[in-house]
Amino acid sequence: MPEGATLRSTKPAGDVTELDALVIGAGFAGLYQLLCLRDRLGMKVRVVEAGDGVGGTWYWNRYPGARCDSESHSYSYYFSKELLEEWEWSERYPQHPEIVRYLNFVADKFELKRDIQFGTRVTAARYDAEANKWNVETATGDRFRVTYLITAVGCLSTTNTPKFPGLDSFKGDWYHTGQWPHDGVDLTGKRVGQIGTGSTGIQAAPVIAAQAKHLTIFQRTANYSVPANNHPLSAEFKKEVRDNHEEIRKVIQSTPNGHPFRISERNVFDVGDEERAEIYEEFWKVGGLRFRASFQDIVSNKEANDTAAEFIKNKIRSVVKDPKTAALLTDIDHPYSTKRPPIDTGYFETFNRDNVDLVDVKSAPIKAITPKGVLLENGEEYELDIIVCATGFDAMTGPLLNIDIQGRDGLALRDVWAAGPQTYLGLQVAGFPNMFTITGPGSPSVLCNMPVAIEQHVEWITDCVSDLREKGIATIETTTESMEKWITHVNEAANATLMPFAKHTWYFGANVPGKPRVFMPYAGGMTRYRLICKNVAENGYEGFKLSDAEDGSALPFLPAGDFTLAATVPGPGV
Ligand code: NA7
Repeated sequence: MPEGATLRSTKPAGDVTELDALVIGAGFAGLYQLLCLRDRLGMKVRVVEAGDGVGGTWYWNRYPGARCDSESHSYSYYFSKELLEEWEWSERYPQHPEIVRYLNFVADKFELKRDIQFGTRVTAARYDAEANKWNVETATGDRFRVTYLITAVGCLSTTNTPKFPGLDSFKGDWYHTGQWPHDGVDLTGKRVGQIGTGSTGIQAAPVIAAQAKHLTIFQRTANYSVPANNHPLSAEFKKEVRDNHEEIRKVIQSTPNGHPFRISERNVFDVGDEERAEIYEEFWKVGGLRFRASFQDIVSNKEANDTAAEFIKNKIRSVVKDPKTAALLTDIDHPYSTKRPPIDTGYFETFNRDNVDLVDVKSAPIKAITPKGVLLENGEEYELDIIVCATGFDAMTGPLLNIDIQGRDGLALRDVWAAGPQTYLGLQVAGFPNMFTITGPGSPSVLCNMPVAIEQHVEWITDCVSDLREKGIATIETTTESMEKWITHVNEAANATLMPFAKHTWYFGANVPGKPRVFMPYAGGMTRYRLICKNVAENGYEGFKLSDAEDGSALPFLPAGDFTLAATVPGPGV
């Protein structure tokens, strides 16, 4: 079945659809959650999705050069042996169209589309305590009444376009990379300005430069990047993957970031300068996020990190011919990997092209967008035909807070999270019974290879719902104390890394003016997190209040444990 809508609202406004569960979003998370609840638990479920096809974040995020930074053979579901055997990736890092094809393949194989309502944006969800139901509304007037509300809204799906004065006055066209037109943009012969040099900008720039007449890259914060060393997968590699699915699954489910490689146990200063340089060189050639796995203390020891940072800066200097441009590109204000570490295909080489310029908007910020182009505070104006905002996302909380979610007694999620997101395990919020947030703030999410984090969350939620239904337990709801304990641990985990050195990152919400500065993802590592969640469930859902069982038996509330890095076993995070 081709990508596209299959189920749309046909109900007259006012009718209410009763379901066991409603899932918001048809990306990696929503698809698998639908499959688990519908086919494993036999529940009546619907997915509601704003886009006209499956993909979630990948449905919208289709800018030039859009590619995943996780290796394709690990950027996959691992729950189905058959699916693993039937699907074959073509490149080391999958490009946007291939990922969308994969998700359509999955949706078709498991006949998921018949229970997905496309082109429908959820606007509100309100808990009715008396009925123990969630009432959900959409922008197109649909109404649902459901027992379980599961958000699968993605972490990077709400775009962030800075409020540049005058943007509307621009005579040319402007686009955000995360809302790229589905039929593409012809950049031929155009003067393009790209704002932003995060992972997206670094991927897009070489592709835009190859098409456009001229590309001006506006850089506020210089960034590290490691060559992706992307390539088509050989027949041998594909066979190796096919023959070793079980082994690969074990690796991705037991590494802190869910990637298909182990982090070295060696520390940076365990070896001498010469040997260290050779090791960096070797990992540089391998490329991608594997570079970070060369030593285990790169992300936790500043002096160790400095050696990696200097190695990368020297690489940039050796590539970029113009010394002024090289100086701007290497004037990096944070340790390596404390912002999301980009990987690239020819990013720094792009600055050697005659049609590419780098403009420093740190010393002279963007003052306004004029009818002609971009105006800086120092009075310089750049005339452009197209502006590309590679300016990132209102990450992690944005997609949830865009929905008017109200729990018990009209408690608004927006109020509970006014000073930053609060969750227990990134899975639940106190006051919002039977609502689960897949890859919510406080879970490893963006610090992990996403499908790995998603599978763990979906399976935990499915097992939990199955337990509740088996025992006739009407509600599960965490408490404020459980959230406080968990957030203390989330902060402890972040502080054990160097990430707090880079306070201006989207991990802290710092890219969106006015957003509370709180470190949002869990940096204690996926392995540790998986074990914590497993123990919580096995110990009778510690930290969650369960309503009495159907047979009247009272279920005691078991308080959440005191989580600490020392008390939770597996090794280094991030
Ligand atoms: P990021 O990593 O948030 O990058 C956004 C970029 O846009 C970054 O370089 C920002 O500079 C820049 N930016 C944002 N606002 C402005 C203004 N007002 N002026 C100049 N420059 C600005 O988003 P990406 O889309 O690249 O990556 C997000 C994730 O998607 C990525 O990590 C992958 O997981 C997939 P700053 O650094 O804030 O100075």
